[in-house]
Amino acid sequence: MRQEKPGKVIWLKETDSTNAELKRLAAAGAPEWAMVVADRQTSGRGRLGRSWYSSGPWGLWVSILIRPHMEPERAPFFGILAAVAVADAIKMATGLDAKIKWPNDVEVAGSKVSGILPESGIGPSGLEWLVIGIGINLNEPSEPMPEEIRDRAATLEALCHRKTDRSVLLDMVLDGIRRLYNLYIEEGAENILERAEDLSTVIGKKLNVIGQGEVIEATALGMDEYGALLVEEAPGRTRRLLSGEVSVRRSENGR
Ligand code: BTX
Repeated sequence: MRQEKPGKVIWLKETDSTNAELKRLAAAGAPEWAMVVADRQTSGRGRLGRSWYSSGPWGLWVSILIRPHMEPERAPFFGILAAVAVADAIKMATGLDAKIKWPNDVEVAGSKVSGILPESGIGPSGLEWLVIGIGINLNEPSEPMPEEIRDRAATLEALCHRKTDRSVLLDMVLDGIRRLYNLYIEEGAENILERAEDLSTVIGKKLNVIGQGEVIEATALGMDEYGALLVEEAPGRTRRLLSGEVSVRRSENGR
């Protein structure tokens, strides 16, 4: 069903993880477009059990609840949809050339400025809720970022030399997600995938695909409506990647 009304935003000073908080509310019946924003997360989560550094209000740490009526297998597509909305919002707010690295990192000039973590709840009727967690590094934190992420992570402020207001960016991201979600309901995934492919740092590139204990070389061909990355491992031999890590091979990105 087409959604028009804005949801309720819960602003917290501190929480373990806005995703964890909103998942609890989702399971208790919170309505679509409920949102949790926190000034700081004590256990911000990334994908595959990783953590997300979010020590203060210098960034936007938000989770958004949607309840799409569809197969659970389509949940990862919403990470891609959110990444398009985040890249567009960053461009609009700062003029920076934000790109998407599959599955749903948003990068500017090769540095990660945002990460997205979709998490779903499945019940007897299929997908019951989907929490889209979004972290965007807006302004420079008062303490430097931890050593282990410093060379790959960046804030928008470091890149555009201007501060970005959290509420302004939240409104832009939310508008984008609602617009793309309505587009998806009305017309399907095609236009959104096309946009995601245009913004992608990996499509058409030779990649290292890091799987279970092995690294495979493959060329990224596109994405599908389940959020999978389609890669060609050898001429005529394609494969769908549903999760995991890819990196552009050195010879391709000139580094
Ligand atoms: P990811 O697994 O792709 O990214 C996590 C990895 O990125 C870490 O292992 C680290 O190397 C690096 N990293 C950690 N913190 C940052 C940062 N602030 N900026 C850039 N790189 C970083 C991406 O996972 C998904 C992240 C979602 C975060 C949001 S915040 C609101 C919501 N709540 C929550 O707990 N998670 C989401």
